[in-house]
Amino acid sequence: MVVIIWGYAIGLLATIAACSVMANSKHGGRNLWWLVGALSCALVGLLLIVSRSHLPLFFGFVLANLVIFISTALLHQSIAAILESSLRYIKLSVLLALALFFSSLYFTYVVPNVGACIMVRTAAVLLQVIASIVVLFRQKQPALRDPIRAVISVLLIFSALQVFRLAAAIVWAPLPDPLHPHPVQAFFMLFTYILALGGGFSVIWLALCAKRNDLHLMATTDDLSGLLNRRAFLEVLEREFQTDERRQRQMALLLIDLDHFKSINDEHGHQMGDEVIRRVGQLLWVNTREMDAVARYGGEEFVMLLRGTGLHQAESIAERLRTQIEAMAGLPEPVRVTASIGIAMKTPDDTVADILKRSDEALYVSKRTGRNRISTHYAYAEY
Ligand code: GH3
Ligand code: MG
Ligand code: MG
Repeated sequence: MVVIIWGYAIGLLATIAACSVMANSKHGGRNLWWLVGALSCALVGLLLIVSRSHLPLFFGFVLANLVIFISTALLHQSIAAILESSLRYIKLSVLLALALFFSSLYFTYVVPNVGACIMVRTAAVLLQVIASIVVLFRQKQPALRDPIRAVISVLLIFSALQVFRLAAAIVWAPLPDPLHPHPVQAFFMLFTYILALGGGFSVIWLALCAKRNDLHLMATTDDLSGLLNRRAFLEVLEREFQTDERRQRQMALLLIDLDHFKSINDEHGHQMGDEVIRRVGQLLWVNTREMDAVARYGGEEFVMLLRGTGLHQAESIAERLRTQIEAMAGLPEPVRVTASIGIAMKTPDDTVADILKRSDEALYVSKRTGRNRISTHYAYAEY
């Protein structure tokens, strides 16, 4: 048992050290300090429990219980912070901590009962872990799916073990000395330690994935409009063109350029110009179907990929966008905003450069023939 406990303590220390380094580094995961706190509390709790026989009752039971619970409360804060969840459940944690503190005092001094002491701690820990599982289940970010599953799995097994432990504590009254435990208790302790370390590592993984996701978003999103940026859009388009099975699928590209944008800047100021770009971005986003992609292609130029869309449908979507931009309301000042749109259909053997060039040529026709209109590149319009 001593070996297991030391192994766990060293494992915790190593994880705390690794986690602190990561939390300090700007390349590490965000919000790892909560996890450092959680693991440190777990370590302190462990040390208090194993030195129970040399310590006053207050430290070995009341404080140990409280510190172990705080560890799970901090783990919850860590998970909620990493996932940017508003479900912090701080009141619940404080309430559980107070209930645990006073019941531990009661079962230590008033009606001494080690079994009851462990039971109330287990119950409090269980409730806190369930709160964390709720937060994890509500998160739907695809990029974080795997680490979230890992954390949920560890927490679920941990909870099941705690329930089992509660039941076992009722059947076999646990021995007060953790260094010479009942075999069943030893089994629980070993598994709990493994799960606690596994939980720590899976949360680190989650934090790193969340950080990577942040960086990816920053690299692929246009700040002003919130749409994809040019580079990310071109990647999407390249991928679309590379996949053989998609070669035969119909596809349209719309190039959308705001008309006389320079004069909006000149007459109403650059900030107003930015606001127009933001609004048009929003309008395009709202009009994007799930299978499509839309991006800010340049200054006041946007681009939209319409998958599985034929010529007539593409033209009617473009026309709808044009009229909606023209009718755009809610700007701080009355500004006339119109857009010219160029449409190109994908041909077999088309390249990304080809279709972009054709949509640009179509856009040029819209501009030349009076703006605030749509034009199609008819070279391959039958596709
Ligand atoms: P056209 O109808 O021919 O497209 O005329 P235009 O004025 O829209 O086109 P032009 O290319 O001459 O000017 C585009 C202007 O868009 C110039 C540039 O200052 C402005 N612009 C580009 N990016 C931004 C931006 O992020 N914010 C603001 N406010 N203006 C921008
Ligand atoms: Mg323009
Ligand atoms: Mg332009």
